[in-house]
Amino acid sequence: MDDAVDRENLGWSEIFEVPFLEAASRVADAVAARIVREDRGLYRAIAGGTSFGAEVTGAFRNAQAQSKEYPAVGDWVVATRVQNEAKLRVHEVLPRKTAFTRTAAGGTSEVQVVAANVDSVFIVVGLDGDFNPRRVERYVALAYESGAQPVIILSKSDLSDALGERIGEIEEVALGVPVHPVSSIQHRGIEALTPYLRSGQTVACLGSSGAGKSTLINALLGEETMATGATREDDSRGRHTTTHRQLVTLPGGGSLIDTPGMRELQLTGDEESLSSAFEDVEGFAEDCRFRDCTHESEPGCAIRAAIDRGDLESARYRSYQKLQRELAYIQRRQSDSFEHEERKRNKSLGKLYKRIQNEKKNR
Ligand SMILES: Nc1nc2c(ncn2[C@@H]2O[C@H](COP(=O)(O)OP(=O)(O)OP(=O)(O)O)[C@@H](O)[C@H]2O)c(=O)[nH]1
Ligand SMILES: [Mg+2]
Ligand SMILES: [Zn+2]
Repeated sequence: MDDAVDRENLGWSEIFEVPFLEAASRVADAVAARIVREDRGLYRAIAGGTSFGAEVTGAFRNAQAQSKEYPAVGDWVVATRVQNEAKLRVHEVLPRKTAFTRTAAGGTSEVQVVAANVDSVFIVVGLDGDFNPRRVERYVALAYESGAQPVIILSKSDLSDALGERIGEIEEVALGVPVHPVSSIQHRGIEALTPYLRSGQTVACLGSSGAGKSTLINALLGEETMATGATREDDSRGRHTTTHRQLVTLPGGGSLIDTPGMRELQLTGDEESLSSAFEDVEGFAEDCRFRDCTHESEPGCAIRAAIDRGDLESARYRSYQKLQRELAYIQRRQSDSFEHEERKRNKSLGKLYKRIQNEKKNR
């Protein structure tokens, strides 16, 4: 297989071409590589079909302050080979077409990139004690924020005797998002996921510890590549078996990113994505008599009317309010307007990418 075909299977697309050529004019003997593993600042990357250890250059380290500017799993980077060693030096990260980010734990506004350049996000939810529609709601909002397509995977379907009900509950909080029940252990429902994993496509698996992300990836790979671990008997919580992010490629060409279960999940400050995740709530709000209705006690409030009629679940409305407060708080912290500009730039690149994809499809 030639290098170009290899690269496309691994998710390379036209949108990286120009930024790469630009960078290559500054860096002698530059190669494009994709980051496939990250473990506390140590990387693995694939270039030309070969896997290398990788680290950022000293210049990179000196110039970059924020963690989200460092390479993340799924990133395409501009690298050079270290002579006589199976090692790469990473000079630059190419602009991301999508990025699933979260605000790092610990009260800072530091944004972490969990997975970059993903086409779809598998939100993995176990049909055991892990099942929680409110958490799914939050993941969906974050997925929209990333620019990737959210897909909900209800794992451990073999453990549920009310599958239809559970699917209904999820569909209510994730309007229009595809929901797929699977049993990775009994190998059921797995084939329905292959369309997301066509050659060149990248899927990131996210969800809480013990949800079954690694087991699902093994089922899709057809081999036990990822370590998996039993959940606690009493509350179905996992033991944080996966400790680093890693991208693996399927024989058919798609890529899958495994991630450690997340304890904390915060929005990173994008209003639009919250609106996409709560179209129903915002739809009702449009009918409030007052534009600036707080939905507390104003007359003619369509939100309260919808709740009274039973058209809007009050728990869903409360979680919308909670996410909005969080968003307002985060936006206040993000005084750094540069960050904002960069997000916008990444977004418009993402849109351009989608347009190219659509044009390709329609050809
Ligand atoms: N019954 C059943 N158990 C499953 C299924 N998928 C996963 N499990 C079990 O759930 C437990 C946790 O699975 P993992 O794949 O390790 O979970 P994870 O999401 O990768 O967890 P972390 O790596 O800790 O984030 C293991 O004991 C799996 O065997 C399934 O489809 N059915
Ligand atoms: Mg795991
Ligand atoms: Zn109102």
